[in-house]
Amino acid sequence: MFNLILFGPPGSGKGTQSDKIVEKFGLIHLSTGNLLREEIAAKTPLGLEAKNFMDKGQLVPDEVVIGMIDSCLVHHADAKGFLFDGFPHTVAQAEALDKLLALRKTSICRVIAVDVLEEELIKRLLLRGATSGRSDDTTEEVIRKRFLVYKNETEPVASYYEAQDKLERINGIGTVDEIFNVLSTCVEKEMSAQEGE
Ligand code: B4P
Repeated sequence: MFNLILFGPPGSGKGTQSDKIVEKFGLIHLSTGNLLREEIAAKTPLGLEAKNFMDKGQLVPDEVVIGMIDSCLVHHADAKGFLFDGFPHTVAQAEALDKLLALRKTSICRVIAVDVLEEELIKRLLLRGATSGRSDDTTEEVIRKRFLVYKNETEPVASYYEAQDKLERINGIGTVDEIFNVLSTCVEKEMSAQEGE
C-alpha cells in the first residue's frame, strides 16, 4: 500500500492538490475537512457538534476524527493506497493513525508539507469565504484563530514525522499546476523507491 499525507496550514492548497493527486495516482482521498462538512450538510448529530468547533476556528475532538478515519479505512480495505488530507491535525491523531495502519500491516510512506506564508493564506481564505460562504473562512478573526491552533497543535505533527525521517517540505506559492508538478515528482520518486524495496 502507498500511503501519503499532505500536510500544511489552513488554505495551503491541500484540498486543491489532493484532488489532482488522487486522480493521477489512483489513491483514495481521505479529507477530514470534507468528511466533517458532509456531516454538517446532512445535519447529523456529529455534524452539528463539529460545526460548533469549526465555526470558532477550533479543532474537532480527536476521538471524532479518528473514528471517521477508522471507518473509512474499513470501507476501503482493498485500496491501493490513501492520501490523507487535513489528517493528522494533532500528535495524538498521528499516533492513532500509525496504530490503525499497523493493524493493516502498512504504514505512512511520506509526509509532504506545503509551506505558504501567513499573509498569502489569509488572502486565499478570505477570497474563498467570499465566494463559497464557508463559515470558517468569512472573518479574519476566525482565520487568525485557526493559524494559532495550527501553530500550537498541528505544527508538532511535522516534527513527529521528521523523527521518522518521512517529512519533505515544498514551496506552496506558485500556480496550482506548478505546485502539482513538484508534488507529482515527489510521489513518483517515492512510489518507485517503494517498488524497488
Ligand atoms: P480543512 O478543510 O482540512 O482545511 P482547509 O482550510 O480547507 O485548507 P486546504 O489546505 O485544504 O486549502 P484549499 O486547497 O481548500 O479544515 C477545515 C477545518 O476542519 C479545520 O479548521 C478544523 O476545524 C476541521 N478539521 C479538519 N480536519 C481535522 C482534524 N483532523 N482534526 C480536527 N479538526 C479538523 O485551498 C484554500 C484556497 O486557496 C482555495 O480557495 C483554493 O482555490 C486556493 N488555492 C489553492 N491553491 C492555490 C494556489 N497555488 N494559489 C492561489 N490560491 C490557491
